Amino acid sequence: MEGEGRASWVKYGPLVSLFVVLLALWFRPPQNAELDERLDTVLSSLLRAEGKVGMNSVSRPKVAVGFGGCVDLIVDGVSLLNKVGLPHVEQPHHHDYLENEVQLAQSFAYFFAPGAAAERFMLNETLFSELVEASRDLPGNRWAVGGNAPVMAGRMAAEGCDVLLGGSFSPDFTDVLSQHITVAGNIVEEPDIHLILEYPSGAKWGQYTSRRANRYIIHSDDHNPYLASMEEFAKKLQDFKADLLVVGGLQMMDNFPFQSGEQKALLSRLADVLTSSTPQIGVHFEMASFVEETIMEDLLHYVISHADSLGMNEQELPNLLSLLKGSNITVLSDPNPRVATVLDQMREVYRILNQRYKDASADGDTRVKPLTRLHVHTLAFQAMIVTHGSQWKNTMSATAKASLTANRHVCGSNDIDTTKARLIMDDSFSVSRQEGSQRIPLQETRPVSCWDEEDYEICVAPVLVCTEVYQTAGGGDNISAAGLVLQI
Ligand SMILES: *[C@@H]1O[C@H](CO)[C@@H](O)[C@H](O)[C@H]1NC(C)=O
Ligand SMILES: *[C@@H]1O[C@H](CO)[C@@H](O)[C@H](O)[C@H]1NC(C)=O
Ligand SMILES: CC(=O)N[C@H]1CO[C@H](CO)[C@@H](O)[C@@H]1O
Repeated sequence: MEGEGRASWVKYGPLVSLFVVLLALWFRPPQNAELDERLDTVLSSLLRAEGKVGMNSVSRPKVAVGFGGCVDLIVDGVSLLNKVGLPHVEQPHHHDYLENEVQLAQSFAYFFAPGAAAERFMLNETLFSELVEASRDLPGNRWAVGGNAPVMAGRMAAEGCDVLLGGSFSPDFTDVLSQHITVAGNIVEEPDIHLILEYPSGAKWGQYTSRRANRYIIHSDDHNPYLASMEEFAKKLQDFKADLLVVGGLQMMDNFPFQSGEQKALLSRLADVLTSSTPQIGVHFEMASFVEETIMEDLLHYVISHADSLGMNEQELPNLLSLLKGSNITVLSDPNPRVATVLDQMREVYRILNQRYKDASADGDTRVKPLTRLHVHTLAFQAMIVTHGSQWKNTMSATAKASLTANRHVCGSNDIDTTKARLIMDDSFSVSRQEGSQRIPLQETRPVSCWDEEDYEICVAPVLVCTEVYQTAGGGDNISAAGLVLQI
């Protein structure tokens, strides 16, 4: 009997499981099934758009990327702050740089609650090393190669480019880099460490709850602010014959206690490097979190005006725009802006910078370049403006690739799982906040919307926002680099 019973169970087992699965599917709320199907369609359509253009496998594009790099120590931010017993604060407050525990607590609270990305210089070395020591044995911590330049270099090497990386690293740092990366710089024994305080959406610290997953970065660099690798990089750049020059990591200079005139001299030298290559190569500048007004002015003059392309996030866009319009620097903006708002800001940045180019040309200044590409990465979507007839190719596929890379990076996996993703962009978006502007529906089968305006094309792609966050830091660098790769 028993034997028979088992036999019949074995026989019907698969049928029973099939029935259970069908039952489960049947009972699943239909809305969810529809949503899943919608996400799957968006994913397959984005993958198709990304795959439309292949990399040239015969001759790998050559990209030179500067400057600096560090070792990232990635920890759960709230666990770290609780461990060191950081005082809770009543009032969040913005500080340009940090000197003590109270300032750190106020500054962290300021960005943590809205879930805005931020990065601050820690002037107090004692406090910084205390935080690093506390992080070393914090459960779940991770070490990684960090810094904008090495992350962008890594992504470009992984996507099929040969890379010249400007940075001063320790020998074991250089060992873990891809074989397609050549380092130009000095050897240092003690690399700079960046503390990455990650937090998920809904995390609680004192009376504050984070509205979205993000990170707060604390650094106290000795090497990076001086762009120590610049001369070596400039020398090797001559023979490297780069197709593209990428500059990032300059925020390490923000609020650093330089001697008077030192910062300007460094940026002025950088301007020479950017403009002296013959023939002139395309320059991309990746913005970051800046708060010091003087360095922003210098960036505008020495770097941004020599760049053909800019990459930035939703915080850095209003920050740059306020500088261009001569108003106070915007330190904190909506971390979930609408498409129309971002596009209007992008049009304005594009218009103002190109007007500056025209004015400079009229004055006979041949070093200033027009802006021909602007890429803004946000949590919900990717947006690009590319000038018609410029050197940048494949804007639609590049926007799709940037969007896919956002999910891949934050979820920490190359294969995208739609059960760990959601769309937070609306079903349709307005192309501008101006009254009577056109609305564009989000079509699952053609998720990247591109259209022409004036002398440029705009493309917008929704992001399949990762819901099981592995890491947010370095996201912008991976996304920007991935977008650029298809446009060289
Ligand atoms: C630097 O941090 C240490 C440790 O938290 C603190 O004791 C010291 O007062 C701080 N220094 C300044 C100038 O705030
Ligand atoms: C701009 O900053 C200055 C100096 O910090 C301040 O006095 C002024 O009120 C600010 N203006 C605006 C519009 O926020
Ligand atoms: C998802 C992803 O590819 N993230 C990458 C971002 O770039 C760094 C450095 O190249 C990689 O280590 C990450 O894996």
